[in-house]
Amino acid sequence: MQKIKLQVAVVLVGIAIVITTHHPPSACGQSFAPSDPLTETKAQHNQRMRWWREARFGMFIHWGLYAVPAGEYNGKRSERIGEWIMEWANIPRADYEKFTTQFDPVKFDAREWVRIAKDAGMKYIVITSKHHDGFALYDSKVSNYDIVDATPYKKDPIKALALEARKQGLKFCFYYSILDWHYPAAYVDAPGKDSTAGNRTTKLKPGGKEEYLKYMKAQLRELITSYDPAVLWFDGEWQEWWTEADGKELYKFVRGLKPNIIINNRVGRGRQGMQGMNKTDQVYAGDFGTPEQQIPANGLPGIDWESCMTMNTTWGFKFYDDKWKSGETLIRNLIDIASKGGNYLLNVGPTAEGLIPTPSVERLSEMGRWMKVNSEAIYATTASPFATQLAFGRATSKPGRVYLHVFDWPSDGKLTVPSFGRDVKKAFLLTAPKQRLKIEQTSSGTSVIVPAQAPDSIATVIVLETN
Ligand code: FHN
Repeated sequence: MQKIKLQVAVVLVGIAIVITTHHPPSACGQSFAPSDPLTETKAQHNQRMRWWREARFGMFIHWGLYAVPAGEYNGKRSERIGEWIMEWANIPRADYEKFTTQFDPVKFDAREWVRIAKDAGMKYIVITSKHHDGFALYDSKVSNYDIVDATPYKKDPIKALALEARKQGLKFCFYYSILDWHYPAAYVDAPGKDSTAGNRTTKLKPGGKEEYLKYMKAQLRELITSYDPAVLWFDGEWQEWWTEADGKELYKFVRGLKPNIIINNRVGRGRQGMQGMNKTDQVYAGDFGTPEQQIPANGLPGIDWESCMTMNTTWGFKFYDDKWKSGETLIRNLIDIASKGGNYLLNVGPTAEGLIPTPSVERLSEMGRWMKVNSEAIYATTASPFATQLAFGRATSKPGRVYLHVFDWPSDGKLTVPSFGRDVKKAFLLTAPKQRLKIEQTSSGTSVIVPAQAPDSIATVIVLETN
Protein backbone atom coordinates (compact mmCIF):
# COMPACT_ATOMS: atom_id res chain seq x y z
CA MET A 1 0.00 0.00 0.00
CA GLN A 2 2.83 2.40 1.05
CA LYS A 3 4.65 1.52 -2.25
CA ILE A 4 1.54 2.41 -4.36
CA LYS A 5 1.10 5.72 -2.50
CA LEU A 6 4.76 6.51 -3.22
CA GLN A 7 4.36 5.70 -6.93
CA VAL A 8 1.25 7.94 -7.18
CA ALA A 9 3.14 10.79 -5.47
CA VAL A 10 6.03 10.45 -7.94
CA VAL A 11 3.62 10.61 -10.89
CA LEU A 12 1.87 13.72 -9.50
CA VAL A 13 5.15 15.54 -8.96
CA GLY A 14 6.12 14.61 -12.50
CA ILE A 15 2.95 16.21 -13.92
CA ALA A 16 3.47 19.37 -11.81
CA ILE A 17 6.99 19.79 -13.19
CA VAL A 18 5.72 19.38 -16.77
CA ILE A 19 2.93 21.94 -16.24
CA THR A 20 5.13 24.61 -14.71
CA THR A 21 7.99 24.25 -17.20
CA HIS A 22 5.89 23.93 -20.30
CA HIS A 23 3.06 26.34 -19.61
CA PRO A 24 4.36 29.78 -18.54
CA PRO A 25 2.03 31.87 -16.44
CA SER A 26 -0.24 33.86 -18.73
CA ALA A 27 -0.64 37.59 -18.28
CA CYS A 28 -2.51 37.18 -15.11
CA GLY A 29 -0.35 34.59 -13.33
CA GLN A 30 -2.11 31.42 -14.48
CA SER A 31 -1.11 28.66 -16.90
CA PHE A 32 -3.17 26.49 -19.23
CA ALA A 33 -4.21 22.89 -18.61
CA PRO A 34 -1.80 20.28 -20.07
CA SER A 35 -4.49 18.97 -22.46
CA ASP A 36 -4.39 22.32 -24.24
CA PRO A 37 -3.27 21.74 -27.87
CA LEU A 38 -1.80 25.17 -27.83
CA THR A 39 0.67 24.37 -25.09
CA GLU A 40 3.82 26.29 -25.58
CA THR A 41 7.09 26.37 -23.74
CA LYS A 42 8.09 29.48 -21.81
CA ALA A 43 10.53 30.32 -24.60
CA GLN A 44 7.81 29.93 -27.24
CA HIS A 45 5.44 32.05 -25.16
CA ASN A 46 8.05 34.78 -24.76
CA GLN A 47 8.79 34.64 -28.48
CA ARG A 48 5.11 35.04 -29.30
CA MET A 49 4.72 37.98 -26.88
CA ARG A 50 8.05 39.65 -27.74
CA TRP A 51 7.00 42.21 -30.38
CA TRP A 52 4.03 43.22 -28.23
CA ARG A 53 6.08 43.62 -25.07
CA GLU A 54 8.69 45.75 -26.90
CA ALA A 55 6.04 47.87 -28.66
CA ARG A 56 4.67 49.50 -25.50
CA PHE A 57 2.41 51.96 -27.42
CA GLY A 58 -0.55 51.36 -29.72
CA MET A 59 -3.56 53.09 -31.29
CA PHE A 60 -7.10 51.98 -30.41
CA ILE A 61 -9.72 52.94 -33.03
CA HIS A 62 -13.43 52.94 -32.18
CA TRP A 63 -15.20 53.54 -35.48
CA GLY A 64 -18.63 52.51 -36.67
CA LEU A 65 -22.27 53.50 -37.23
CA TYR A 66 -22.37 55.30 -33.88
CA ALA A 67 -20.19 57.99 -35.50
CA VAL A 68 -23.28 59.03 -37.52
CA PRO A 69 -25.44 60.24 -34.58
CA ALA A 70 -22.11 61.23 -32.91
CA GLY A 71 -23.64 61.36 -29.44
CA GLU A 72 -27.05 62.92 -30.26
CA TYR A 73 -30.37 61.18 -31.03
CA ASN A 74 -33.63 63.07 -31.51
CA GLY A 75 -31.92 66.05 -29.87
CA LYS A 76 -31.00 63.91 -26.85
CA ARG A 77 -27.34 64.03 -25.73
CA SER A 78 -25.57 62.22 -22.89
CA GLU A 79 -22.43 62.19 -20.77
CA ARG A 80 -22.26 58.49 -21.63
CA ILE A 81 -19.82 57.05 -24.17
CA GLY A 82 -20.84 57.62 -27.80
CA GLU A 83 -20.59 54.03 -29.04
CA TRP A 84 -23.32 53.08 -26.53
CA ILE A 85 -25.95 55.44 -28.05
CA MET A 86 -28.11 52.46 -29.10
CA GLU A 87 -28.27 51.66 -25.37
CA TRP A 88 -28.60 55.02 -23.62
CA ALA A 89 -30.97 56.44 -26.27
CA ASN A 90 -32.93 53.16 -26.24
CA ILE A 91 -32.80 52.92 -30.05
CA PRO A 92 -34.62 49.85 -31.45
CA ARG A 93 -32.56 47.73 -33.84
CA ALA A 94 -34.66 48.68 -36.90
CA ASP A 95 -34.16 52.40 -36.24
CA TYR A 96 -30.45 52.05 -35.52
CA GLU A 97 -29.97 50.18 -38.80
CA LYS A 98 -31.04 53.35 -40.62
CA PHE A 99 -27.70 54.93 -39.75
CA THR A 100 -26.17 52.65 -42.42
CA THR A 101 -27.62 54.88 -45.13
CA GLN A 102 -25.67 57.85 -43.70
CA PHE A 103 -22.35 56.08 -43.12
CA ASP A 104 -20.24 57.13 -46.12
CA PRO A 105 -16.65 57.93 -44.99
CA VAL A 106 -15.47 59.54 -48.22
CA LYS A 107 -12.63 61.33 -46.39
CA PHE A 108 -11.21 58.09 -44.99
CA ASP A 109 -7.50 57.88 -45.86
CA ALA A 110 -5.77 54.72 -44.62
CA ARG A 111 -2.29 56.14 -45.32
CA GLU A 112 -3.04 59.27 -43.28
CA TRP A 113 -4.44 57.28 -40.33
CA VAL A 114 -1.41 55.01 -40.20
CA ARG A 115 0.94 57.99 -40.62
CA ILE A 116 -0.70 59.71 -37.63
CA ALA A 117 -0.22 56.58 -35.50
CA LYS A 118 3.33 55.98 -36.69
CA ASP A 119 4.44 59.58 -36.22
CA ALA A 120 3.07 59.46 -32.68
CA GLY A 121 5.43 56.56 -32.00
CA MET A 122 2.73 53.89 -31.99
CA LYS A 123 3.75 50.37 -33.06
CA TYR A 124 0.35 48.71 -33.52
CA ILE A 125 -3.27 49.54 -34.35
CA VAL A 126 -6.36 47.84 -32.84
CA ILE A 127 -9.57 48.71 -34.73
CA THR A 128 -13.17 47.74 -33.99
CA SER A 129 -14.07 45.07 -36.58
CA LYS A 130 -17.45 44.79 -34.79
CA HIS A 131 -18.56 46.64 -31.69
CA HIS A 132 -21.59 45.94 -29.46
CA ASP A 133 -24.00 47.28 -32.13
CA GLY A 134 -23.09 44.27 -34.27
CA PHE A 135 -22.19 46.29 -37.37
CA ALA A 136 -19.20 44.82 -39.25
CA LEU A 137 -16.73 47.50 -40.33
CA TYR A 138 -15.26 45.05 -42.84
CA ASP A 139 -16.61 43.02 -45.76
CA SER A 140 -18.23 40.14 -43.88
CA LYS A 141 -19.41 37.15 -45.91
CA VAL A 142 -21.60 35.89 -43.05
CA SER A 143 -23.54 39.13 -42.49
CA ASN A 144 -25.09 41.82 -44.70
CA TYR A 145 -24.97 44.22 -41.78
CA ASP A 146 -21.57 45.45 -42.89
CA ILE A 147 -19.96 48.45 -44.55
CA VAL A 148 -19.85 46.90 -48.04
CA ASP A 149 -23.42 45.53 -48.22
CA ALA A 150 -25.32 48.02 -46.07
CA THR A 151 -23.79 51.47 -46.67
CA PRO A 152 -23.38 53.80 -49.66
CA TYR A 153 -19.61 53.54 -49.12
CA LYS A 154 -19.56 49.96 -50.48
CA LYS A 155 -15.79 49.63 -49.91
CA ASP A 156 -13.78 47.81 -47.23
CA PRO A 157 -11.71 50.36 -45.21
CA ILE A 158 -10.29 47.56 -43.09
CA LYS A 159 -8.62 45.98 -46.12
CA ALA A 160 -6.98 49.33 -46.94
CA LEU A 161 -5.94 49.94 -43.33
CA ALA A 162 -4.42 46.45 -42.95
CA LEU A 163 -2.37 46.87 -46.12
CA GLU A 164 -1.22 50.37 -45.18
CA ALA A 165 -0.27 49.33 -41.66
CA ARG A 166 1.93 46.58 -43.08
CA LYS A 167 3.43 48.98 -45.60
CA GLN A 168 4.38 51.43 -42.85
CA GLY A 169 5.62 48.68 -40.49
CA LEU A 170 2.85 48.73 -37.87
CA LYS A 171 1.12 45.61 -36.52
CA PHE A 172 -2.55 45.40 -37.49
CA CYS A 173 -5.01 44.08 -34.89
CA PHE A 174 -8.74 43.66 -34.30
CA TYR A 175 -11.20 44.48 -31.55
CA TYR A 176 -14.20 42.12 -31.61
CA SER A 177 -17.27 42.35 -29.35
CA ILE A 178 -18.80 39.15 -27.93
CA LEU A 179 -21.87 41.24 -26.98
CA ASP A 180 -23.93 41.78 -30.15
CA TRP A 181 -27.10 43.92 -29.95
CA HIS A 182 -27.95 43.19 -33.58
CA TYR A 183 -27.84 39.40 -33.55
CA PRO A 184 -31.41 38.14 -34.19
CA ALA A 185 -31.42 35.65 -31.29
CA ALA A 186 -30.33 38.35 -28.86
CA TYR A 187 -32.95 40.33 -26.96
CA VAL A 188 -33.15 42.74 -24.04
CA ASP A 189 -35.25 42.02 -21.00
CA ALA A 190 -34.96 45.21 -18.96
CA PRO A 191 -37.62 47.63 -17.66
CA GLY A 192 -38.24 50.58 -20.01
CA LYS A 193 -35.98 49.16 -22.69
CA ASP A 194 -37.04 48.14 -26.19
CA SER A 195 -36.28 44.43 -26.49
CA THR A 196 -34.15 45.12 -29.59
CA ALA A 197 -32.33 48.20 -28.27
CA GLY A 198 -28.82 48.14 -26.82
CA ASN A 199 -28.29 47.05 -23.23
CA ARG A 200 -25.41 46.12 -20.93
CA THR A 201 -26.61 42.54 -21.00
CA THR A 202 -28.65 40.66 -23.52
CA LYS A 203 -30.34 37.28 -23.40
CA LEU A 204 -30.36 34.69 -26.16
CA LYS A 205 -33.49 32.90 -27.35
CA PRO A 206 -33.52 29.08 -26.92
CA GLY A 207 -30.84 27.58 -29.19
CA GLY A 208 -29.56 31.10 -29.85
CA LYS A 209 -26.22 30.58 -28.12
CA GLU A 210 -25.10 27.67 -30.29
CA GLU A 211 -26.20 29.62 -33.33
CA TYR A 212 -24.34 32.72 -32.20
CA LEU A 213 -21.17 30.78 -31.40
CA LYS A 214 -21.19 29.44 -34.96
CA TYR A 215 -21.76 32.95 -36.31
CA MET A 216 -18.99 34.42 -34.17
CA LYS A 217 -16.54 31.73 -35.23
CA ALA A 218 -17.41 32.28 -38.87
CA GLN A 219 -16.71 35.99 -38.48
CA LEU A 220 -13.46 35.37 -36.57
CA ARG A 221 -12.34 32.89 -39.21
CA GLU A 222 -12.89 35.42 -42.01
CA LEU A 223 -11.22 38.19 -39.98
CA ILE A 224 -8.14 36.06 -39.33
CA THR A 225 -7.84 34.46 -42.76
CA SER A 226 -8.61 37.65 -44.73
CA TYR A 227 -6.73 40.26 -42.69
CA ASP A 228 -4.14 38.26 -40.64
CA PRO A 229 -4.38 40.33 -37.41
CA ALA A 230 -1.55 40.15 -34.85
CA VAL A 231 -3.87 40.62 -31.84
CA LEU A 232 -7.49 39.73 -31.16
CA TRP A 233 -8.88 42.19 -28.61
CA PHE A 234 -12.17 40.76 -27.32
CA ASP A 235 -14.71 42.74 -25.30
CA GLY A 236 -18.31 42.56 -24.12
CA GLU A 237 -17.65 39.23 -22.35
CA TRP A 238 -19.64 40.15 -19.22
CA GLN A 239 -22.81 38.44 -20.47
CA GLU A 240 -24.46 35.86 -18.19
CA TRP A 241 -24.53 33.44 -21.11
CA TRP A 242 -20.76 33.73 -21.68
CA THR A 243 -18.63 31.40 -19.52
CA GLU A 244 -14.93 30.89 -18.85
CA ALA A 245 -15.23 27.55 -20.64
CA ASP A 246 -16.57 29.43 -23.69
CA GLY A 247 -13.61 31.77 -23.40
CA LYS A 248 -11.08 28.95 -23.29
CA GLU A 249 -12.76 27.26 -26.21
CA LEU A 250 -12.74 30.47 -28.26
CA TYR A 251 -9.11 31.09 -27.29
CA LYS A 252 -8.14 27.66 -28.63
CA PHE A 253 -10.24 28.21 -31.75
CA VAL A 254 -8.56 31.52 -32.57
CA ARG A 255 -5.02 30.33 -31.84
CA GLY A 256 -5.83 27.20 -33.79
CA LEU A 257 -6.39 29.46 -36.79
CA LYS A 258 -3.26 31.53 -36.13
CA PRO A 259 -0.92 30.05 -33.47
CA ASN A 260 1.21 33.15 -32.93
CA ILE A 261 -1.74 35.50 -32.51
CA ILE A 262 -2.03 37.30 -29.15
CA ILE A 263 -5.42 37.40 -27.36
CA ASN A 264 -6.49 39.65 -24.50
CA ASN A 265 -8.06 38.35 -21.28
CA ARG A 266 -11.53 39.57 -22.23
CA VAL A 267 -12.00 36.35 -24.23
CA GLY A 268 -12.77 34.68 -20.90
CA ARG A 269 -14.40 35.67 -17.64
CA GLY A 270 -11.29 36.28 -15.52
CA ARG A 271 -11.24 40.08 -15.70
CA GLN A 272 -11.95 41.97 -12.47
CA GLY A 273 -13.92 44.83 -14.01
CA MET A 274 -12.13 48.00 -15.14
CA GLN A 275 -9.09 47.11 -13.04
CA GLY A 276 -8.61 44.66 -15.86
CA MET A 277 -6.41 41.95 -14.36
CA ASN A 278 -7.65 38.37 -13.90
CA LYS A 279 -8.85 36.87 -10.66
CA THR A 280 -6.41 34.28 -9.31
CA ASP A 281 -8.77 31.52 -8.22
CA GLN A 282 -8.16 29.52 -11.39
CA VAL A 283 -6.43 29.49 -14.77
CA TYR A 284 -8.19 32.01 -17.03
CA ALA A 285 -7.92 32.40 -20.78
CA GLY A 286 -5.97 35.25 -22.27
CA ASP A 287 -2.42 36.49 -22.80
CA PHE A 288 -2.60 39.95 -21.22
CA GLY A 289 -4.61 41.97 -18.71
CA THR A 290 -6.65 44.99 -19.79
CA PRO A 291 -7.03 47.85 -17.30
CA GLU A 292 -9.45 50.40 -18.75
CA GLN A 293 -9.33 54.16 -18.24
CA GLN A 294 -6.89 53.58 -15.38
CA ILE A 295 -3.22 52.85 -14.68
CA PRO A 296 -2.30 50.30 -11.99
CA ALA A 297 -1.03 52.05 -8.87
CA ASN A 298 2.06 49.88 -8.66
CA GLY A 299 4.26 48.14 -11.18
CA LEU A 300 3.32 44.66 -12.38
CA PRO A 301 6.77 43.48 -13.48
CA GLY A 302 6.74 40.18 -15.40
CA ILE A 303 2.99 40.35 -16.06
CA ASP A 304 1.70 41.31 -19.48
CA TRP A 305 -0.88 44.07 -19.31
CA GLU A 306 -2.10 46.96 -21.41
CA SER A 307 -4.00 50.01 -20.26
CA CYS A 308 -6.57 51.29 -22.77
CA MET A 309 -7.68 54.90 -22.51
CA THR A 310 -9.66 57.63 -24.25
CA MET A 311 -8.15 61.02 -25.16
CA ASN A 312 -11.41 62.73 -24.13
CA THR A 313 -14.28 60.87 -22.36
CA THR A 314 -15.66 58.73 -25.18
CA TRP A 315 -14.35 55.89 -27.37
CA GLY A 316 -16.71 56.46 -30.29
CA PHE A 317 -16.93 59.98 -31.80
CA LYS A 318 -19.17 62.52 -30.02
CA PHE A 319 -19.07 65.96 -31.64
CA TYR A 320 -19.56 67.81 -28.38
CA ASP A 321 -17.08 65.94 -26.17
CA ASP A 322 -14.22 68.42 -25.75
CA LYS A 323 -12.85 67.11 -22.45
CA TRP A 324 -9.47 66.42 -24.03
CA LYS A 325 -6.52 65.33 -21.91
CA SER A 326 -3.43 67.47 -22.43
CA GLY A 327 -0.42 66.29 -24.41
CA GLU A 328 1.56 66.44 -21.15
CA THR A 329 -0.89 64.12 -19.40
CA LEU A 330 -0.82 61.64 -22.28
CA ILE A 331 2.99 61.62 -22.51
CA ARG A 332 3.32 61.16 -18.75
CA ASN A 333 0.69 58.38 -18.84
CA LEU A 334 2.79 56.54 -21.44
CA ILE A 335 5.89 56.91 -19.27
CA ASP A 336 4.01 55.91 -16.11
CA ILE A 337 2.61 52.79 -17.80
CA ALA A 338 6.00 51.78 -19.26
CA SER A 339 7.63 52.33 -15.84
CA LYS A 340 5.17 49.74 -14.48
CA GLY A 341 5.87 47.23 -17.25
CA GLY A 342 2.72 47.81 -19.30
CA ASN A 343 1.52 48.89 -22.75
CA TYR A 344 -0.55 51.98 -23.57
CA LEU A 345 -3.44 51.58 -26.03
CA LEU A 346 -4.59 55.12 -26.71
CA ASN A 347 -7.91 55.65 -28.46
CA VAL A 348 -9.17 57.77 -31.34
CA GLY A 349 -12.83 57.99 -32.40
CA PRO A 350 -13.04 59.02 -36.07
CA THR A 351 -16.00 60.88 -37.56
CA ALA A 352 -18.54 59.31 -39.91
CA GLU A 353 -16.76 61.12 -42.75
CA GLY A 354 -13.59 59.20 -41.91
CA LEU A 355 -11.50 61.88 -40.18
CA ILE A 356 -9.59 61.52 -36.92
CA PRO A 357 -10.63 64.55 -34.82
CA THR A 358 -8.11 67.42 -34.96
CA PRO A 359 -7.61 67.58 -31.15
CA SER A 360 -6.55 63.90 -31.28
CA VAL A 361 -4.18 64.51 -34.20
CA GLU A 362 -2.60 67.50 -32.44
CA ARG A 363 -2.01 65.55 -29.20
CA LEU A 364 -0.64 62.53 -31.06
CA SER A 365 1.85 64.68 -32.95
CA GLU A 366 2.91 66.26 -29.63
CA MET A 367 3.49 62.74 -28.27
CA GLY A 368 5.39 61.98 -31.47
CA ARG A 369 7.74 64.93 -30.94
CA TRP A 370 8.60 63.58 -27.49
CA MET A 371 8.96 60.02 -28.73
CA LYS A 372 11.19 61.13 -31.60
CA VAL A 373 13.78 62.18 -28.99
CA ASN A 374 13.07 59.73 -26.16
CA SER A 375 11.66 56.48 -27.61
CA GLU A 376 14.79 54.56 -26.57
CA ALA A 377 13.56 55.03 -22.99
CA ILE A 378 10.18 53.45 -23.82
CA TYR A 379 10.47 50.73 -26.47
CA ALA A 380 11.70 47.31 -25.28
CA THR A 381 12.18 48.59 -21.73
CA THR A 382 11.08 46.81 -18.55
CA ALA A 383 9.59 48.14 -15.33
CA SER A 384 11.35 50.49 -12.93
CA PRO A 385 14.05 48.83 -10.76
CA PHE A 386 13.27 51.13 -7.85
CA ALA A 387 11.45 49.70 -4.85
CA THR A 388 9.20 52.72 -4.54
CA GLN A 389 7.83 55.41 -6.85
CA LEU A 390 10.38 58.15 -7.56
CA ALA A 391 9.42 61.56 -6.17
CA PHE A 392 10.63 63.41 -9.26
CA GLY A 393 9.14 61.13 -11.94
CA ARG A 394 9.42 57.58 -13.25
CA ALA A 395 12.05 55.09 -14.45
CA THR A 396 12.31 52.43 -17.11
CA SER A 397 15.06 49.90 -17.51
CA LYS A 398 17.23 47.96 -19.93
CA PRO A 399 20.29 45.77 -19.32
CA GLY A 400 23.08 48.17 -18.26
CA ARG A 401 20.87 51.25 -18.40
CA VAL A 402 18.19 52.93 -16.32
CA TYR A 403 16.18 55.79 -17.82
CA LEU A 404 15.05 58.46 -15.35
CA HIS A 405 12.03 60.36 -16.65
CA VAL A 406 12.14 63.63 -14.72
CA PHE A 407 8.77 65.38 -14.38
CA ASP A 408 9.75 67.71 -11.50
CA TRP A 409 13.18 69.25 -12.16
CA PRO A 410 15.23 69.88 -8.98
CA SER A 411 15.42 73.62 -8.28
CA ASP A 412 18.82 73.10 -6.59
CA GLY A 413 20.24 71.37 -9.68
CA LYS A 414 20.78 68.11 -7.72
CA LEU A 415 18.68 65.06 -8.54
CA THR A 416 18.59 62.59 -5.66
CA VAL A 417 18.34 59.02 -6.93
CA PRO A 418 17.74 56.26 -4.34
CA SER A 419 19.83 53.10 -4.58
CA PHE A 420 18.35 50.25 -6.61
CA GLY A 421 20.85 47.43 -6.41
CA ARG A 422 23.00 48.40 -9.38
CA ASP A 423 26.08 50.66 -9.39
CA VAL A 424 25.79 53.87 -11.36
CA LYS A 425 28.85 54.25 -13.62
CA LYS A 426 27.89 57.43 -15.42
CA ALA A 427 24.95 59.71 -16.17
CA PHE A 428 23.98 61.89 -19.11
CA LEU A 429 20.98 63.46 -20.77
CA LEU A 430 19.53 61.12 -23.43
CA THR A 431 19.70 64.09 -25.78
CA ALA A 432 23.41 64.79 -25.00
CA PRO A 433 25.18 61.43 -24.58
CA LYS A 434 28.65 62.95 -24.87
CA GLN A 435 28.16 65.45 -22.01
CA ARG A 436 28.53 63.47 -18.82
CA LEU A 437 26.63 64.73 -15.79
CA LYS A 438 28.55 64.87 -12.51
CA ILE A 439 27.44 62.13 -10.09
CA GLU A 440 28.06 61.80 -6.35
CA GLN A 441 27.61 58.46 -4.61
CA THR A 442 25.78 58.94 -1.28
CA SER A 443 24.86 56.51 1.51
CA SER A 444 21.29 56.30 0.20
CA GLY A 445 22.04 56.31 -3.51
CA THR A 446 23.36 58.71 -6.10
CA SER A 447 23.09 62.46 -6.67
CA VAL A 448 23.16 63.65 -10.27
CA ILE A 449 24.16 67.26 -10.87
CA VAL A 450 21.82 68.55 -13.57
CA PRO A 451 21.54 71.77 -15.62
CA ALA A 452 19.58 74.62 -14.05
CA GLN A 453 16.76 74.41 -16.60
CA ALA A 454 14.86 71.26 -17.53
CA PRO A 455 15.49 70.62 -21.25
CA ASP A 456 11.92 69.26 -21.47
CA SER A 457 9.33 70.43 -18.91
CA ILE A 458 7.04 67.49 -19.65
CA ALA A 459 9.69 64.82 -19.07
CA THR A 460 13.46 65.01 -19.42
CA VAL A 461 15.22 61.65 -19.73
CA ILE A 462 18.50 61.11 -17.88
CA VAL A 463 20.40 57.91 -18.63
CA LEU A 464 22.21 56.08 -15.83
CA GLU A 465 24.77 53.59 -17.10
CA THR A 466 25.04 50.78 -14.57
CA ASN A 467 26.87 47.51 -14.10
O1 FHN B 1 -18.33 48.75 -23.63
C1 FHN B 1 -17.03 48.87 -24.11
C2 FHN B 1 -16.75 50.29 -24.53
O2 FHN B 1 -17.66 50.66 -25.50
C3 FHN B 1 -15.34 50.34 -25.08
O3 FHN B 1 -15.21 49.52 -26.20
C4 FHN B 1 -14.36 49.89 -24.01
C5 FHN B 1 -12.94 49.87 -24.57
O4 FHN B 1 -12.12 49.08 -23.83
N1 FHN B 1 -14.70 48.57 -23.53
C6 FHN B 1 -16.06 48.37 -23.05
C7 FHN B 1 -16.29 48.92 -21.69
O5 FHN B 1 -15.49 48.21 -20.80
